Amino acid sequence: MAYDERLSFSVRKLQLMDEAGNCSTPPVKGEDMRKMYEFMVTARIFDNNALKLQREGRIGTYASILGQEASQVGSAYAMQKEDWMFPAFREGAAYLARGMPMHLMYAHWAGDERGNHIPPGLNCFSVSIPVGTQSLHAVGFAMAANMKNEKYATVTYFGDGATSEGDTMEAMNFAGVFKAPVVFVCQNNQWAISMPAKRQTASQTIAQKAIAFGFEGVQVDGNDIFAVYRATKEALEKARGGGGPTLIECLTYRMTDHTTADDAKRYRSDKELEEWKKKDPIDRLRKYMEKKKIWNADMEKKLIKNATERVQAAIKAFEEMPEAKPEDMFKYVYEKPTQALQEQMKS
Ligand SMILES: Cc1ncc(C[n+]2csc(CCOP(=O)(O)OP(=O)(O)O)c2C)c(N)n1
Ligand SMILES: [Mg+2]
Repeated sequence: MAYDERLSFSVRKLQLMDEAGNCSTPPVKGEDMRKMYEFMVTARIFDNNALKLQREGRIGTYASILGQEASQVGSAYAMQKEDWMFPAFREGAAYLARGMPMHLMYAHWAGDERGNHIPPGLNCFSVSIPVGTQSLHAVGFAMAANMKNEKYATVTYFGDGATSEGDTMEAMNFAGVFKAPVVFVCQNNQWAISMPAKRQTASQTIAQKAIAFGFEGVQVDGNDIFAVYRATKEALEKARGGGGPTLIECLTYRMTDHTTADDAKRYRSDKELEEWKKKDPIDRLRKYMEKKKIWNADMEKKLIKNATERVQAAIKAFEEMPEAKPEDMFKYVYEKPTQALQEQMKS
């Protein structure tokens, strides 16, 4: 039996900045780098306050971003304004980098439909709670770009757990066959609630799943914002240029509970968490910038003060919104509400 050499495949791995913040080939310069850092820090402050609001009963269940800031900001920052983002439910930092007002994000987590009304021009879809469905939307939207001869690409976010959903695999199959300009960003944060990535799939990487669908899969250090940015930028350029889809697996870690309704201590060790804390994506970029003398303690203090004030203003704006209308929750499921929905609304 002979092997066909054309049928041997490989997965590219990408890390540009090590855990100590050393990097010889940063893909962005001063101003962009500072902005990326600011988005990550602001996202963390937003996140921390969301957890507090939930504990005080001022919002509902919340899914934290903690630890995944580089995967999200690095990829969202690589997008152009005309590209479209299709998030799952943990993409607060990606939303922020796309310009989403924070008070609307808090409104979403308070169960207020107005939080899903994305301001026109931001080119973002709303949060997708059903695991995996957003990738189908992203591929359809990307196929439309080809049909209409428009030059945007789409980015869809999902987790390691979502790769076990048929929807995600179907989306990738369509994307490959139709050469859709879409970038699949899988944040492999090692856990799907209490299910570890090792039990999610027997594949050595998630990136390699792309090969079966006829396109490239790249595995990046998801806590290295430079690597995430470069991989996404290249994938988007390829997509817009007619080269079809890419799957980017960002290796990262969910540094807290799945949501505020979960207790991760029941199924994973403190030791594992401590190991990942050493890889914190925000610390890593700060160390790099400090070494290059483009960041210092004074700038850090000012940024934290400013971001905290903006988050507090967003909380105020969210809490001062006129009372939400409960019937809103029925309005946006279908273009025309079904009879069953109409009956539920009446009762
Ligand atoms: C279709 C569907 N099945 C189950 C759930 C319940 N659920 C919510 S999040 C989640 C795990 C998702 O894991 P992953 O895709 O890795 O994303 P992460 O939460 O780690 O960001 C599950 C099973 C759901 N929301 N939708
Ligand atoms: Mg996960």
